Amino acid sequence: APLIQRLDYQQPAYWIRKVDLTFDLDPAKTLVTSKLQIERNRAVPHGPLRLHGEELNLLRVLIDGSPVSFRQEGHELVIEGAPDADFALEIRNTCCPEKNTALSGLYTSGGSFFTQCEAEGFRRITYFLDRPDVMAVYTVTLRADKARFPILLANGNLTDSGDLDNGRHFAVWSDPFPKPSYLFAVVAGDLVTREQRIRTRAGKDHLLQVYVRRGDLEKTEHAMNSLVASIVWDEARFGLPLDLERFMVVGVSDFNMGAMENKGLNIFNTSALLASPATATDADFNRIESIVAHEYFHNWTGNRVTCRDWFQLSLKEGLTVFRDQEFSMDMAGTPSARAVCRIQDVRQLRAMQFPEDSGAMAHPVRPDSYSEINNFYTSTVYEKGAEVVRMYQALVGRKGFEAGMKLYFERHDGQAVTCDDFAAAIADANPGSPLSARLDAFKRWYSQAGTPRVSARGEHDTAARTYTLRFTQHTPATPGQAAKQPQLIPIVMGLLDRHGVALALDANGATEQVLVLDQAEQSFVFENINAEPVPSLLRGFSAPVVLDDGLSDAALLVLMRHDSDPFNRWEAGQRLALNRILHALRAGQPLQLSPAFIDAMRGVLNHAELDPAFKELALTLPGESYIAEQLDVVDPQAIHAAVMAAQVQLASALRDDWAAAFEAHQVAGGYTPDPVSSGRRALANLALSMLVLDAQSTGDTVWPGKAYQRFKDASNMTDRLGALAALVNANAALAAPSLERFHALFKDDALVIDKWFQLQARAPEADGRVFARAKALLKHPDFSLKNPNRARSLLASLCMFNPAAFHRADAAGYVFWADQVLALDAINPQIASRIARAMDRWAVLAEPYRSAAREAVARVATKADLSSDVREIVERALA
Ligand code: HT7
Ligand code: ZN
Repeated sequence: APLIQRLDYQQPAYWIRKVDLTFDLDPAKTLVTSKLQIERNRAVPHGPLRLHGEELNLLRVLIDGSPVSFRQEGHELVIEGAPDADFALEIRNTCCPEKNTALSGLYTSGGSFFTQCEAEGFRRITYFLDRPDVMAVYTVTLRADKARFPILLANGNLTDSGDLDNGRHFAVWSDPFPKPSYLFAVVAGDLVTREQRIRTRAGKDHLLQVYVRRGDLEKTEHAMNSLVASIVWDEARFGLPLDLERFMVVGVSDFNMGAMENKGLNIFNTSALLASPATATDADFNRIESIVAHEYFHNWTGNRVTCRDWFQLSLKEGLTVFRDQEFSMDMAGTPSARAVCRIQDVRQLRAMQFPEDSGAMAHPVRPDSYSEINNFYTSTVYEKGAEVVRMYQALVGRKGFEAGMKLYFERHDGQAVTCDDFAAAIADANPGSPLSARLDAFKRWYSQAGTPRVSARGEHDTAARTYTLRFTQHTPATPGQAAKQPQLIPIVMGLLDRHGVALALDANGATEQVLVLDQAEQSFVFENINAEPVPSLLRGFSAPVVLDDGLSDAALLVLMRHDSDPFNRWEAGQRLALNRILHALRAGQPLQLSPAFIDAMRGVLNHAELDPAFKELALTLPGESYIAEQLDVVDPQAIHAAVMAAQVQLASALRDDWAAAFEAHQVAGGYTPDPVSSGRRALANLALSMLVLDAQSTGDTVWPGKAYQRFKDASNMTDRLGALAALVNANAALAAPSLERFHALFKDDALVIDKWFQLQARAPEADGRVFARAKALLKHPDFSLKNPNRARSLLASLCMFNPAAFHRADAAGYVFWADQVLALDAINPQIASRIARAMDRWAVLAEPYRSAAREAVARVATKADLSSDVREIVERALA
């Protein structure tokens, strides 16, 4: 596939202003009739009309009612003789939804029809200028068998419906908002709906609907509540109202991602929509709230103002992730619960985006080239993009950011724009801010890949009573980008004395400041500092960088105990653990936790005031992939051994404290997924897993027995899965009967069975047992490569989230990976290429893993008919 370059962008030769689509829906052969009002774009030289089309069967092409000559060139339909004046183009084609296993375009799932058009799926429905800068008004007529497909939905408002001959019926939908084709959607099937009305501030009434399969309706209450909360929040925080009379959300079990923000007709993976206390964990409830909010927020950031081209994807995705993160924090409420959200977001960024930024697929937030756009729905575009938006807010303040957003919508509502347009709006609304002064340096966040390394060293001058902080910044080379320029980096910071008391940083007595770095080297001097302070830098993780502050363990202990910034309190604990683990790995010695570290952890666990949710995060050791990030040469087995050793020591040293914490954090009463009770459940589950792990070493049977009892008696999935995980992760004798029982209990609930596969594939490896089990699960009657959730629950869990089970000295993990990627590629290239990314970082592996991993990647690359999705991933890996 050709490489598409950002700088090659050109406006289209034609605009499509109006679209009138008719679907005669049939799973085997759907007939699509498309009538387009087209206008030549006089801003560019006259050329042929080139429409995209894939996997279609073309029946006829008419211009202004008369047949016209055309040719098909690859995936394009080329019409040379299009009129200079406005004209009507009519196209008829068929497609085959039931054979569409790629789940892009129009497909069937569970006997119903669904569409997925982002990024380039509309061209698999009909021929079109399938690019986001072509915005049109759509009218859609759906015709289908009434008994099999009683519900017929498309974007916008229902304007007509009725019965037809032969048991068929029809519905006509009109969407008044011009939109790009990627926001088009159709759903047809036998679905049921939960409805709610909502009145917005302007006094307008709106209908909210959640459509799901029969039997799932009672699992939609949380999604509906989340949708209502999102609507209220967007109006309150950004003044952005719901602009549609009717807002629909639909669940589907076969879906490539979490959800899709089609205008007025969001389509959701059931995993991101359905929840009941018995089947979904606290984490699921949180994820649903944030994805429902994310898709709803796209209605303004993405739909009302969209992307000019796909290189600008972070314009909508980074901004919308930022908005959903802010929403989740506001919903969480207390400062401590907000900090828990922030820590979870940063942990995710470090686990996924940092490795991406230092691997074969490293790319800027605004990529410069791609061959398959589906490969660029990445954590760099999404999560790092959200951090970039967060930095705007850090640099101009919350009010300044809101003013910038207001200006952005005033300027660009109804347009398809670029990241430059967004930057200009925020800067123009905040003249005199450090952002406006150095917008050039800030915008390097969009153009430079790689995670900047910031180093900070402090020097106290006793005589002058000054404290000088010297910073350097440097961004490592990434593929195609050897040299980097300094970026604008906001460092939120404070200073503490040795006893943990916050020091005044200026004459006004402020104890927190934002330092703005924009040079390779820079110093800041603080006056009236009597003694060597402990710096607390990068509070709240104010920039997505790796910070080396050179702090001693003693200084980290001060921060961990006293910092007013909860993020940095957590960070200090993580750093202490990381230092121990890295020291052991570098020295090739067995890991030994220090008494000081264990005491500090005991202090956290038994702390009278800290929230349980915070304690759980602080007592969880850094993840194996984050540890790997700190090393030049990665031995996944050694990392796993060190983390397991640390866990066993922490389990044993705090045995009595864990037991007390487990008992003290039981949640009485009915289940609610609120931050307080979910925090208590999280800490109780961590304590239980530590106690069962410890029991494995001591031979004790009491705690495994208690875990089994809890697993059997649990009244909610968080407790049940927590107890099951404690047994499985410790490889307790009761793990096997528990897994069997869990499967029998939930065999009819696909989302729960996904958890069953995932838990087994992610279990800590010991003696190859986990890998062997995962391989055997491929043959389980419930396993299928065709369902993305199921494929991910086994393949991604093993290959991407279980390094010690995957990276084996005998290379069996890599053979498994190559076989599964190739098998999946023939079914669903998007999912195959996601799994293919497990090998992004093969080059940093220690031998013998490195050579074997490379060989496996090369084997996949030699396959002749690979999809463009997988080909791009393996070729970048080998480059
Ligand atoms: N904007 C949506 C992206 C998406 C997607 C992209 C490629 C292939 C399938 C997809 N499904 C959804 C989701 C979002 O960010 O909200
Ligand atoms: Zn999104």
